[in-house]
Amino acid sequence: MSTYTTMETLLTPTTLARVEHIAREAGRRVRAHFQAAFNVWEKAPGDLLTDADVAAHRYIVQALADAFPHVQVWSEEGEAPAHPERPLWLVDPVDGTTNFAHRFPVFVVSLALWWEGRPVLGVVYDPLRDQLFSALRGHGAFLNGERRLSVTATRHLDQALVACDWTRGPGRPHLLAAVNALGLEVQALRCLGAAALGLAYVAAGWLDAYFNAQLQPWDFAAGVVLVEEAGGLTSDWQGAPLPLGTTTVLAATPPLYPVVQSRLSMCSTCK
Ligand code: 2AM
Ligand code: CA
Repeated sequence: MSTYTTMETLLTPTTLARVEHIAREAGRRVRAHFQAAFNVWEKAPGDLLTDADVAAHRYIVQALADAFPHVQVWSEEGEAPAHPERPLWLVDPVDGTTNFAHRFPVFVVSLALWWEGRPVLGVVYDPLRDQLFSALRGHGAFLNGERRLSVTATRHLDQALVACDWTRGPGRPHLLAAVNALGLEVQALRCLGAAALGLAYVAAGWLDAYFNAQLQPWDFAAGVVLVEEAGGLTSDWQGAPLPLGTTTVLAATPPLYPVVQSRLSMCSTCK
């Protein structure tokens, strides 16, 4: 199906620039909805959808199909791909929809390319702060295409600013166990409400670790490339590579990773 016979033909700075442009354009649409009136629906109990999710989804899916006609697209608001083993764009049109619906001003657009079992390109755009985090595997991670990102050297929990996010559904007891396992010792704990942004902040060195009890691939794929290209480590809570499916997620600086991972490994999984 794909005319991109090797990863090298698609994984170029030109591709990254096109995806960055798509993320900025999508973010512009999301911001415009946020600054106006918008409708909110429930996809399922507690799982929200807004006009901004729908508008950004439609724009991104069409823009990626126009720019990369041979690569499948899997958006949170769309159908699962026919061939998940082939190259795949993973799209979260609005990561942080619950924040958006409450007018809490923290949400991002998240775009990633998943290839041969792992994410290889990631772009996370925060339209309210005009901060675009982007990474191409092997080429580093950047903020607004200029500042090279690097994780912190933090090694002790009592010096660590750590973030997690609240979970819907069956992951919640595991999240509470994880907060119990880490909360008394970390310097402070934050919940941003947008997983892709939490991961981007680990890449930027603004957080030392991030964990989540239950994420979908479009929530974590872009952030994982950012963290790894900024020198950090990622895995599920058991220390295994992240799959193309619902999973627990951990990202941390290399010195902090072992202690956080060993604590989370005792908090069960949520698959
Ligand atoms: P969303 O805004 O795209 O739904 C909030 O806890 C963060 O986790 C958001 O990034 C949210 O993405 C994501 N998330 C994904 N699956 C979730 C789930 N089952 N419960 C709660 N949050 C989930
Ligand atoms: Ca979403």
